[in-house]
Amino acid sequence: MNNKPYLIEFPKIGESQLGYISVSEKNNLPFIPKRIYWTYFTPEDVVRGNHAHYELEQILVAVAGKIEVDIVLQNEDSFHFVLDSPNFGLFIPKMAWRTMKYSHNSVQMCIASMEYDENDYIRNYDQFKR
Ligand code: T46
Repeated sequence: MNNKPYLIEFPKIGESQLGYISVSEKNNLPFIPKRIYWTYFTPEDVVRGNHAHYELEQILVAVAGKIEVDIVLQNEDSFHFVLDSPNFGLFIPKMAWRTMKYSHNSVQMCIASMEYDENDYIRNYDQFKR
């Protein structure tokens, strides 16, 4: 399961009159997080990503707005996900080429399995395919 991207549904606690809370605990995550970062105010004509990771695994959550994520694996399987519910996360496995487009109001939270390491990035698509 963990070599393909997939959606994780997190608990959504609450009701419409009160609002909601979603919780991520270690027993509903595929790895123990080492880092969390978030991106926001991305202009709508910008495509982010365009890279893969040798070892990093991630979960992307659109805590606000909408994010469109395209993923290609080394065997050329491709996936398209639309994240627009704060109680869903997208698991991205290692060795997955990704691009992301954002609605201007979107806030993307990334839960990451490793600390930041520029040497873990593959930024050239031909190199990724090899
Ligand atoms: C990914 C997608 C979903 C840091 O200094 N520390 C960090 O932890 C991160 C994530 C980034 N940076 C610096 C490196 C660059 O100078 O922030 C700048 C922007 O990073 P990048 O161009 O890689 O941003 P994205 O949005 O294309 O990719 C990021 C993550 O880097 C990447 O792992 O999968 O979000």
